[in-house]
Amino acid sequence: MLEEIQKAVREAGKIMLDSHLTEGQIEVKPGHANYVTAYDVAVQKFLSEKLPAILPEAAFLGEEGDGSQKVGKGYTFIVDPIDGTTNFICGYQMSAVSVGLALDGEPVLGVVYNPFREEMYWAEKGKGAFLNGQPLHITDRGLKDGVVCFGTSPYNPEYTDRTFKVMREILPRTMDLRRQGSAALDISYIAAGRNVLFFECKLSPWDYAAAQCILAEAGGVLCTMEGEKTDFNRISSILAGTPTAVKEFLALGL
Ligand code: 2AM
Ligand code: CA
Repeated sequence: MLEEIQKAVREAGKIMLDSHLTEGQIEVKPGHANYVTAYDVAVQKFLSEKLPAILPEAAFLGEEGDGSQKVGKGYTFIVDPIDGTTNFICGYQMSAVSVGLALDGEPVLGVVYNPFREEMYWAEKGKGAFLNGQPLHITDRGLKDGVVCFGTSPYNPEYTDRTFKVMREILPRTMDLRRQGSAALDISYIAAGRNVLFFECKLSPWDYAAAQCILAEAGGVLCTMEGEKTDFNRISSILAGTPTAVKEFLALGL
């Protein structure tokens, strides 16, 4: 099953690589600076046809749907066709196709693919995490020994002050901060040992479902910024990192 999902995700990435965005193909969704392109829609359509053919009993929750699908008993695909849409529109080449699979509400498989860098991260519960076939194992570094990534919840300006307050407190405790624009890649980068921590004040399940499985299999942890267990049926803040960096962040009580 994993191989078939990877093949579908690779083909979805090809749709991104072959894209030629014109102004008429970018639409504004509700909220501040919230865009969807014809390619977000095309990739979701492609995956909403391919994935159920691989696992017919699975439900399908995608960012570009009506959002009504709950993550319940049994299998659910949780899909962000393009995570990092602003990067995609602006040519930053830092966007990913993200396909997660939940069983009874818990992540059991994840594939995150940045076609621009030809980097595919994947994991299956209990079988380890990989980047392009190389096994991923986190070294448990603390905040001072690594880079911290964050998202700005750009669609919701009410989170801006909190985001900058946390950044202000965290910056002097780290090697440096990065704002990369794709939560799925930020979390996968922790699994790859590139970041030690990621936080964002508001995320949806499709932003982190796949990367959560990859991170867990590499030895990292994911919870809310208050240290609570996350729930795919609830929009919340997300904190992800090495065990030590997460513990250090939570001890600051931000
Ligand atoms: P997107 O590109 O699929 O929209 C940017 O801050 C990162 O967080 C991206 O992964 C983006 O996903 C996601 N994101 C930003 N604001 C969000 C919000 N208010 N709700 C859900 N996801 C958000
Ligand atoms: Ca998206």
